Amino acid sequence: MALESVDLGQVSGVEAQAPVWDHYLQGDPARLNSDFGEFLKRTAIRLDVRTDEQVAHEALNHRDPMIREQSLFQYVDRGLPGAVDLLTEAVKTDSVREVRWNALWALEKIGGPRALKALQSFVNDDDADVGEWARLFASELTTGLPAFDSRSWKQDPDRTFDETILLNIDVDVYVRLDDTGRHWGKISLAPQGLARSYGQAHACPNSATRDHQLVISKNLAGLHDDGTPHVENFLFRGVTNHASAGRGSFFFESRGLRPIFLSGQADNDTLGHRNEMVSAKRSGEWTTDPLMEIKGKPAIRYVRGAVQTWGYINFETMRGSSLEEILFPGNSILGTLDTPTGPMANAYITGTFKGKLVDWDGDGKIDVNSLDIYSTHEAEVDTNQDNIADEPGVQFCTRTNWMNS
Ligand SMILES: [Ca+2]
Ligand SMILES: [Ca+2]
Repeated sequence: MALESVDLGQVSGVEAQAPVWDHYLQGDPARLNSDFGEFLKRTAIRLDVRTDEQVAHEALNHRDPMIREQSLFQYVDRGLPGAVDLLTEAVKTDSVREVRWNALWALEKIGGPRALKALQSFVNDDDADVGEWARLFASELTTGLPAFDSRSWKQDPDRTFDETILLNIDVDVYVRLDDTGRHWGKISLAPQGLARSYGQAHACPNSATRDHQLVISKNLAGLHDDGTPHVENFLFRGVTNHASAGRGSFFFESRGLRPIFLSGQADNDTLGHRNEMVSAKRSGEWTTDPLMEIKGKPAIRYVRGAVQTWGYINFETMRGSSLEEILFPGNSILGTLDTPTGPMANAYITGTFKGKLVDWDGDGKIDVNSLDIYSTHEAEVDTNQDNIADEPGVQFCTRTNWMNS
């Protein structure tokens, strides 16, 4: 399961594979053919060099649920035959609910009548959230809009955020392999793989401000020796369009001071760091539930959208490593192009996210804001969750004291 030790001599003919534009009758190529990720997808070499048989086997049998999920998404990404059957088997048999609902998402990505039928077969699953995801994805495939069940819910009005929505994020990471600009490698990261290496992101809306301000809070387990989570928060500001009743389409931007560790690893200051204003954008659409009212407004029950960002990957340290060896806590950091360290950014990250409210404690009631979020309203790190910052204005884990050096 080793990643490829890239021999650039072997891939130097890659430009010969670049496709000819053959869809011009569909319209203006400036509109249809300007997605940077799509360009990279056509020519990037796959850095996961497992055989197709290995991928299929590990999708159902690997001991680590993150690798099972990675393998399911890898199987779909390769366009291998029988993907609907493999995903269906995973939803039926896997013991981890995240693997099950992300396998349902992969079915939606495949689309078509067979995937739809498979999704519909899980609508009444014993795990109500697996069932609701199946219902939601099936509804999106047929109408473009989500559908929800009618479970009861609970919400704690005294917590910092009115809602805490875990985001399942699926990205492709395109790594620039040399300075020629001709050679790129592709790593597909399923939601748990991204959460393991980069952290788990949560959208944290407050009813009063959500149309123009949103905190995205990320925490990463397994990085700190003392067991505390590594925390990075992002304060997004933007615009929400309410032209469709019950939905909000949005475009938000974020810019915050954070350290770029030259090691390529979060909180690893062995090679030093540069403090930069790192930017990010997010756009998509959320759907409210009129039966779930929080502080005078219907709650956001579901959000989906797309992300594009840049990162810095210390690729030299990864060659010949396995997926498990690469996807360790902290082994990926965001970068930003328009700063002095911009030229170091060597990984284009593009993907989609989906998050809905979930019953996390299994009492049959949806938990609207039960997840631990270490952030103030203004995205400052807040270890004890009392909405008072550990350090005013600081949005990134303070343990390296990066902001003072
Ligand atoms: Ca619950
Ligand atoms: Ca505090």
